Amino acid sequence: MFIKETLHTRFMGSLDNYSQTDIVIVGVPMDFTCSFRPGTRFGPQKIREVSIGIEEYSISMNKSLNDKKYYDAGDLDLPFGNVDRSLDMIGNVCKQILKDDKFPIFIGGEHLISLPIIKEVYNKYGDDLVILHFDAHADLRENYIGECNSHASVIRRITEFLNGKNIFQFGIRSGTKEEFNFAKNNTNMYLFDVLDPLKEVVSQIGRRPVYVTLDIDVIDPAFANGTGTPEPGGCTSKEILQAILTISKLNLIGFDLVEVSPMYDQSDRTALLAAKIIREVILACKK
Ligand SMILES: [Mn+2]
Repeated sequence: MFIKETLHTRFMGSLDNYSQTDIVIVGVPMDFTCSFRPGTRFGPQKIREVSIGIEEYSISMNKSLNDKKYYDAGDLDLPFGNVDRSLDMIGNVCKQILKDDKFPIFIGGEHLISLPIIKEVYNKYGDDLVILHFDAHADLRENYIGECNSHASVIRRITEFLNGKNIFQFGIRSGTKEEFNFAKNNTNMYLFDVLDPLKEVVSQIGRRPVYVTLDIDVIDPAFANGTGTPEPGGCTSKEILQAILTISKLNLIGFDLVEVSPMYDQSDRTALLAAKIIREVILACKK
């Protein structure tokens, strides 16, 4: 299905057939708007590569990947440097997956990839949709050096079509004064912490459809240094895994994990954590 076949490795346990699966993993090797260190285009492939090093069974979920049907579609063949065309392609792929009633998991790449994905998710689920955003950064800039389509502006762009009252931001500890002022009136932002505010929010969401976008830099660089814009003062790897367990009760309808940059990732610890998070999300998926 629609993906380049130059891939060597797929996410562990991936089945071979798109049509017989309930969950679809897509790699998005895009890092064209990164504000600091580029390299996230290599994220998806590294995460797949290290995924074979972890178990298919999860103790916390008490489930195994063997019980799930998912397909790793490989990496999108993006026109490098062309942001608009790349975003269109990502959106089209997401649209197809949603139309086929499958659960999309996108692996970045930079955070801007979430914009066309969440647009398509919103088109399907409408105003009932809830967005959970885990990140060190607010991503609410009006623009970045004049560029509206930037990974530093992704959540701001999303508030232009989706009511910000349905967006919940966790772990945020970096941004401009303007971004925090904007958040006060337009989104639900929880500074520094992840797990405690998340538990409160989860109890209010009920059965509404929930899309989760997770920037790996929400986790402290001590645990996840392999990212383009690391930001000290984040949560632990244990906490983020507990967060995934906490949201597993919700009506999850899609997920993306972005900003893993293997070139800065000593001992692949960031990619490994990402693989483990993705495993837990696959297991949390009701399909
Ligand atoms: Mn970030």
